[in-house]
Amino acid sequence: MSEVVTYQREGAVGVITVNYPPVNALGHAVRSGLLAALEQGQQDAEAKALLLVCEGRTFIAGADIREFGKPMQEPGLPSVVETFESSDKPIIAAIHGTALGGGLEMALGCHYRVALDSAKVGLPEVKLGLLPGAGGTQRLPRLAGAQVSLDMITTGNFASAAEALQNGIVDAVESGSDVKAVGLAFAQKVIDEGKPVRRVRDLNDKVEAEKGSDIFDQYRAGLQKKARGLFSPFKCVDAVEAAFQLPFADGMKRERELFMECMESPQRAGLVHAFFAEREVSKVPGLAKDTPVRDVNSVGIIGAGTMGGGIAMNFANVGIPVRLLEVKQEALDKGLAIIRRNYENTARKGRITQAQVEERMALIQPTLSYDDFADVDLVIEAVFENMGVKKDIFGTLDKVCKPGAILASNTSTLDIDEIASATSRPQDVVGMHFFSPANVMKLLENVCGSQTADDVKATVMAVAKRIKKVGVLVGNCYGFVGNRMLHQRGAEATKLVNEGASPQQVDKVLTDLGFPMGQFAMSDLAGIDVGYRIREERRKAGEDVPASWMDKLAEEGRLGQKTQAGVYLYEEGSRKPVVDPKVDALIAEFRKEQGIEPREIGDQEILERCMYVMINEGAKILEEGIAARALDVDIVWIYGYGFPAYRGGPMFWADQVGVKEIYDTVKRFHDTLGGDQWKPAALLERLASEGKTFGSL
Ligand code: 3H9
Repeated sequence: MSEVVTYQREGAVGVITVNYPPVNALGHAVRSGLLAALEQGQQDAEAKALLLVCEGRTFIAGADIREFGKPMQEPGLPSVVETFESSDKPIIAAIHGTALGGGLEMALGCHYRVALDSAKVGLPEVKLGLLPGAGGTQRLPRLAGAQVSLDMITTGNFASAAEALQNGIVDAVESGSDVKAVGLAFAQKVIDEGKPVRRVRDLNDKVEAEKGSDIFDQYRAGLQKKARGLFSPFKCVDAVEAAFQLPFADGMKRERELFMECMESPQRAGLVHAFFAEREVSKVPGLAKDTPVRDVNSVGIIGAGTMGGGIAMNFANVGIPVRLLEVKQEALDKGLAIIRRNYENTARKGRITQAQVEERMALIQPTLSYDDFADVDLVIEAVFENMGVKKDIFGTLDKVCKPGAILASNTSTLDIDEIASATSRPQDVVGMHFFSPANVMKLLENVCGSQTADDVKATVMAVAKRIKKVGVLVGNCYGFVGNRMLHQRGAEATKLVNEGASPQQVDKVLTDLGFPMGQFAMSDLAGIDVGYRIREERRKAGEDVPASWMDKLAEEGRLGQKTQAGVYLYEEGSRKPVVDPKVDALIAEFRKEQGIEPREIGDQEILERCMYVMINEGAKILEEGIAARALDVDIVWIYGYGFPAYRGGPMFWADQVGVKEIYDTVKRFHDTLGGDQWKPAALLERLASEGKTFGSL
């Protein structure tokens, strides 16, 4: 008997229990165990009905994603589901936690479903570049109809138990926490009432009623925008449509073909990599799992601007009180008004209640005095990028904050060690780099100084999780991981424009690759003055930072979206970039001043120069240990800069392109274009010569 699936009879009910932590995924042992347990149940003359239930925190959460890309071992999941559905004894699935993907498909293969009221169900395969491949696309429509099935399958969003009941996905919802007791009671009712075996595959009313509906074409049209560049959402629609066009058995065949197309797509590989990478980043190499964490029950934030306000909202959203400091009452009032407006907008969309708006606002206490920071557990400084100002602030924090308080800077580029040197407690100083808009973007780049204590590192990673961010722990250097790579891409993109490309051509190459916006649209969003100020600081520090047409924009007051003009123009209230001939003229003027004869530049060159310069920098970041693993770099880019998750992040993408190909091109650019940024990273060179990948490190 399988250890992960057991069979036991309780009264007249044969109980099949899955116990495969952490999430009862349908690995090979579970699939074969399910068949063996079913067989026992069939042979058990005393069992009048069978119950499928899971131990631990959840019902089956899907196929075992770790098996993807490896040779499939029989029995396959579709045949396990089919065998359950074919049973002549009624089978009841009792659901707690999350019944997801193959897990929900198993439940749909049972004849009745009962769920705890806290349970959720979903078919999230699309988030992994797949579609439900064990009958989900054929059975769900037979219970819930076209609209609900398309919504669930193309978005991967979960339905609550109440919604599942309303949509016919489950037959009953019960309160309480003892899922087995709930399942046994339901099974006994089935026996007592002599309820028949009810196979979803035979329920044809809903698919007949909506045959020939134009909802599928409408859906495809909608996805053109919502799922730009993605492969599997469209295949999901095809598969669901098949349920309305073909008899069940043929629909299953069609689902299989479409599933295999998705399984073999590079997007599936990228999304599965991103899924595991997101979970791996929290396991920091060299930081023991049992490292203690400091209590964080109150937070002080310095700066009520866009960044500080957004950061404050993250803490208020999870019930952590915040003291928000500004030097002037006016700035404080303005900052709080913006926070309130953001919350009111969310309430208007129905995502939070008006009472929650008030609760959250009440958690954010404004102050003009550092004395109010005397007892906070964590301080996050979010003022503009100026080392002198930051050092003054940290000097003050050192005086007012209690011993053991964590002192964090939201700097996006500056040296954490230098900031820490303004205090007598560098072990408590750390970077917590949020991404704009800070209440929306999921990344939190936590930056360790050379003296940051281990428990501070562990605490900021735990804080990330608490405020629902993905925390990545990185080392200290100019720009850390994300902005250091972005800086190289920005400089190269600017040079491409110097040489003859237009900003919109560069941006299009990047959006075609799957970025939500190009380099220059992003500069407009962040503010042209941000980069300008950083370049000016570096020039003052004696660095050789070449003149740029971007400087001219800043000097003309074209600061981006906030002034409705930057690289692009923006109409009042719109974020849509519009090409401005004045900028073309400004660029032409700049080229003339610099004596540059513009040339035609192909998209491939733009792609290689913008992306490979980042990969080369990423390799340097890895060899210096600034990022511990390639997957850390990938997650920084996916969650901080909108790198398309279906390409798995920049380092994963580099492996797909080919490390050797990238190395050869980087070397060629170094020989022809010159510049340190093109000096091949030693790691890139080594991997290329050994035929290895970043993923192999
Ligand atoms: C599918 O079903 C295809 C079928 O249609 C067709 C087949 C023919 N497999 O997220 P957590 C691990 S596709 C293997 O931190 P939470 C995860 O890596 C699948 N491992 O916990 C982590 O490991 P570790 C459709 C899995 O409580 C640990 O479990 N299903 C799987 O925040 C805990 O995970 C999905 O896409 C898996 N399926 O969230 C569901 N799932 O501890 C994907 C999780 O070593 N999973 N692990 O880092 C989830 O959405 C969340 O994990 C879940 C729990 C909501 C279940």
